[in-house]
This record gives sequence, structure tokens and C-alpha cells, in this order.
Amino acid sequence: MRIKKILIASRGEIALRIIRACKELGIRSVAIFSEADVEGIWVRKADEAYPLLGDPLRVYLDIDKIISLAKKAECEAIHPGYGFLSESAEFAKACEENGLIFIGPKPEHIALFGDKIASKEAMKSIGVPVIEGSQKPLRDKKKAHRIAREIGYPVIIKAAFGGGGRGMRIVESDEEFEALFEAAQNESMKFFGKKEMFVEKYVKNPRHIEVQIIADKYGNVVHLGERDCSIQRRHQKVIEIAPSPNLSQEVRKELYRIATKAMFRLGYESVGTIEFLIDENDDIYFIEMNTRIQVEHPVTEIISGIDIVQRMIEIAGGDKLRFLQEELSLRGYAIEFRINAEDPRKNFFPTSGSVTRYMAPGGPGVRMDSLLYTGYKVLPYYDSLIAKLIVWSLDWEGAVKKAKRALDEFYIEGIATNIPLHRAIVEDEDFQKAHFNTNYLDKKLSEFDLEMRNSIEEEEKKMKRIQKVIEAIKKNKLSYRQ
Ligand code: MV4
Repeated sequence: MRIKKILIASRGEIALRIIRACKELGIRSVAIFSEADVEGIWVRKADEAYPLLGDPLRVYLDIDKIISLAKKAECEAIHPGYGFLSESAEFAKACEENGLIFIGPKPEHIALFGDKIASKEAMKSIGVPVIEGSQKPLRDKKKAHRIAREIGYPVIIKAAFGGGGRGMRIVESDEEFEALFEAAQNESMKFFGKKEMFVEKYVKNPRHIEVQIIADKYGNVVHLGERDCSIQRRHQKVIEIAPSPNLSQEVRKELYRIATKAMFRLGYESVGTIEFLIDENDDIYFIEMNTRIQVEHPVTEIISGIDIVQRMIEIAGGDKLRFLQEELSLRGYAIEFRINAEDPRKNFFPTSGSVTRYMAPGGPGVRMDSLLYTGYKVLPYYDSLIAKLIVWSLDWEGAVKKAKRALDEFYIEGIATNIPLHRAIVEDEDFQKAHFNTNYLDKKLSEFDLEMRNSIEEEEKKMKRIQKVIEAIKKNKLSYRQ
């Protein structure tokens, strides 16, 4: 391994996750942080940390500053985490040009999969099933309208350089098309600065399934199974599960075959996630590919026993994959609960402020990837994800029971979180039976009780009662002596 020191161009729980991987590999870690982030846990846990002065969000996007810092700190490589510069082909290229290893795929592959139309065409040309739709970027609403009619309603309008559900509109009827196209295009301009759109047939009630791939520089491509990411709210994933608890073995095998073959054919390297929609007839459609480590990677790590972040670093350093597909086995079920600083009683509006008391769940089959500690101030500038609770059990029912138990142990005081939502989901019968698709949360949300339950107050009452018993025993003892 050529890499001895890594700069982590990210923040929060994923920065800490990468530091942990570095420590176990004997690699020195270098953190960066905005002025607002001085109290960040990753800043203390890294071997070195450097402040970046300026706007708290923009500093994590400053390619020139980050690269010059990496060189000054004598790093061989940069890990971009997720978000920020993780899917910037320009950043990956700038690393290369400055003699730094970008821990991720090649810039060409980042660029290809950043372009949703080009990546669809590339996948289609190598035999991957895609959803019927426009094959060229659409800028003009009249042209787009004609194509929508050809496809037939319902259609979905998407941003060609989009993501996260931004710049997306579902169109049910011909009359609504042009207004919704304009709205989607305006959103795309606002968030991505691009007006290129495309139109697809809308797939009803799909499951959102993604396959984790890991590939080295020598053509070895291995999959680590799939994740079910159907439980989302406003295109933000809330719960991810590995493997999918409601997928037939035939569909699963087909997904693995398609994903590994495609990545081999493209000469893809590093980790990647291929997203599919599975419709009600079990038909498979590629939708997009993520060329980064994902938030939900831990569920795959748990069922595969593979440390994806460590292997990603080794691959970037030129190592061959340590294992063959046949040597891998996937075991049990893992569920990840994204704990967000947001108030479920106020339409999930982001919350910020000090965590005054904090008790994390633990015990067998529980993993916590988190930036929290008692006294930490959740900041308003960044993503609301503050912790990920991951549970594992040999079977689905066991994983749900484990989740209930772990969520009951969880206690965060000072800020509102979405823990009540998670508690409601694990109590829901449809979830317990693994009956869900991408519409699950929208349908269920209104019937969930999302009040905060204060378990610590109950526990403290219990403790006070015990103290009283002790006092009573002491008094009794005294009376015995008399
Ligand atoms: C779709 C779709 C149905 N039909 N495309 C959402 C995020 C982006 N990665 C792709 N997404 C979807 N694309 C076609 N042709 C359904 C989704 C989708 C979704 C749509 C509306 C509400 C919630 C959703 C959750 C997951 C996926």
C-alpha cells in the first residue's frame, strides 16, 4: 500500500468513519474543518486537523484550498466521503493533476454517471434494462411535451444533472405537462445550474433497490449484495435494509449479474452503487449509479463482514481485491436508521442546538456511526444527519425486535430528532411483514404517533425509588442494632 497519509475532505459522521478505517490500516489521517466545526468529533479524532476559514459550507467545496492543504500536510491521497466534492469529476481530476490519489473512481466515470442521460444510454448499450424515455437532453418544453405524449402518461420529468429528487415532477395528464416541466426545469437551474431535462415512463409503486459494487484496478469486480432503500421521505432515505427482505431469489441473482457485468464492461474501479427500480411485476430498471461511498454502506458491511471503506482505500492505493465473489457470503439482516436532527411534530423541520444529555444504544448486534457526544452543538449549516443506528440479526423478525430494543435505549436531550418516527415504523405491521415500496412513508405518516417519549425520566424515577429503598434498609439496620 502506497498510502501513508490521507486528507479527509468531509465532515461529520463519515469523516469519523474514514478516520477509523485509517487507524485500523495504520494510515495517518488529516481532518479539515470550518470555523463553525471546531467542536466536531472528527477534528479531535484525526491525527492532524486544519481549519478552513470562510463560509461554513463553501469551505468544504474549495478545491484549490483543499488540494494545497493536502500537499502541505504531505498526504498521498484524499478521501472525499459523501456529499461535498465526492462526485465532482473536476475535483478527482485536480487531485490527479497534483499528484494526489483521489480515493474513488476515475474522473471519466464520475462524469459519466453524473450525467443521467449519458449513463442511461451507456448502460442500455451494454444490455442493462432502462426505463423507456427521451434519449437526448431536453431544454424546450414543447419538444419535451411531444415526447411525453409518445411515451404515454404517467411520465416523470427528471433533471439530467440532478439528484436527490430535485428537479423531478410526476405528470399524470397531458394538460399539466408544460407547467410541471417548467417547475422541474426551474428547480434544476436553481440547484444544479443546468436546464437539461429528460422524460421517462413513470413506474408505479416501485421498490428502490441498489447493488453495492467493489472493483479494483485489475478488472476484479465483486458485488456485496443489495440494499432496499424504499423507505424514504421527500427523496431522503430514512431506513435502509440489507438484504432486501421482499425480493425473490431470481430477481436478486439477476440484479447481481447485471450490476457486476456492467461495471466490468465499463472498467469501473473503486466502490459504487447501482440503483434500480423494481416494479410490481418484478421487472428491473436501472435508474442511476452513485460513484461514492454511500451513507448506508454500514448495512452492507454488517452482512458481508467487509470493511468497505478500508478496501476502498487499498484499491485506490493500487492493491488487488483481497477476496473473490465465491469467498463471500452474506449473512442475516441489517437495518440502518438515519437519526436526523429534525422535529417530526413540525413537519420534520431541521433542529439545532446543544445535546445536553446523550445515551446511545449498545449491546449485541448494534452499531452506531455518529458525530454525537454530550455537549455537542448541532449546527444549522449542515445536513441534519447526526447518527446512524445499525442493527443486525440472523433473520428479519429478529432484526426488527433488535431495532425496537435499540431505539428504546436511545436517548437524546436538547434537540428534537426523528427517533419517534423510527419507533413508529418498527411498530408498524406492514414494516414488520416487509410489505413496503417507495410510497410506504407517504401513506403511513399521517397515522403515526410522533410524540417524543422521555424514557430517561422513567429511568430516573426508578433510580430515585431504589435510593429510597436503600435509605429504608439503612434505617432498618440501625433499628436492628438498637
Ligand atoms: C422514478 C420513479 C418512477 N418512475 N423514475 C427518485 C429519486 C431518483 N433517484 C429516482 N427516483 C424515482 N425515479 C421513474 N421512471 C420513482 C422514483 C422514486 C420516487 C418517486 C416519487 C416519490 C418517491 C420516490 C422514492 C423513490 C424513488
